[in-house]
Amino acid sequence: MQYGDFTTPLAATPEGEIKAGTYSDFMIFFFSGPGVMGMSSTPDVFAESSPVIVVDLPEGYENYVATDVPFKYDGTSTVTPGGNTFYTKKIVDSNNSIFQFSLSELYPKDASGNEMALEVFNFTGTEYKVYAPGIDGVPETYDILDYKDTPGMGILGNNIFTKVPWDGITILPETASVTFTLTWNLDGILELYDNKTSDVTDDILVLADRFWERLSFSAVQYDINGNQL
Ligand SMILES: [Ca+2]
Repeated sequence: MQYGDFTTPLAATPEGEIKAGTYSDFMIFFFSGPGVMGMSSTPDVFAESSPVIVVDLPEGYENYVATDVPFKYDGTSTVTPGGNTFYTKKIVDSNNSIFQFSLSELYPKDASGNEMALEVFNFTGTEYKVYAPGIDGVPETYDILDYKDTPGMGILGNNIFTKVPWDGITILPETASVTFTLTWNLDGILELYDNKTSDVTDDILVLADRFWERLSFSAVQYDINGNQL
């Protein structure tokens, strides 16, 4: 029912070396909407994002996204320092009910209508913990520095994040390479609700409940001959 670039494996090869030692945390920035992010540790480097999910809705949803908007997009647009403009919602093919959304458009919302804007996944320890704003006793925003004492780590602005269990890894002196794998189980990831009306245009398309528990992370190390250690 849905597809995106992340449905095919992506390989990234960082230039830096990983020093031998024990690593207990791995942090992933998960861009939920179009925009740009900078980090205090690398002030001249910005990460631009345009997370796009194309959804092929069932027959009958041709008017799910309104057509009376310029250039067939809705919502806000963002122009990045690089001069790129990203849109949050777009009609790809209204005749066949195919629409493009940003991830944030599909996030569940709290009782006040605020998105549960999970943007940082911290793989660490054994505890699942989701920091969700809009819930009694939970502050509206968090800064990573409130949670992790990671030298040089900081972000511009505040992000909501969750802790996802991970055993960590001890990189051995004889290790020649390490493969990190992030997996997101997309099976049934989108759910469609009728919003208690027969009108399909007010139906709610949303990521499945506890979608963050579908993320998993692993690290495997190899010696110079390619043997797993
Ligand atoms: Ca409805």
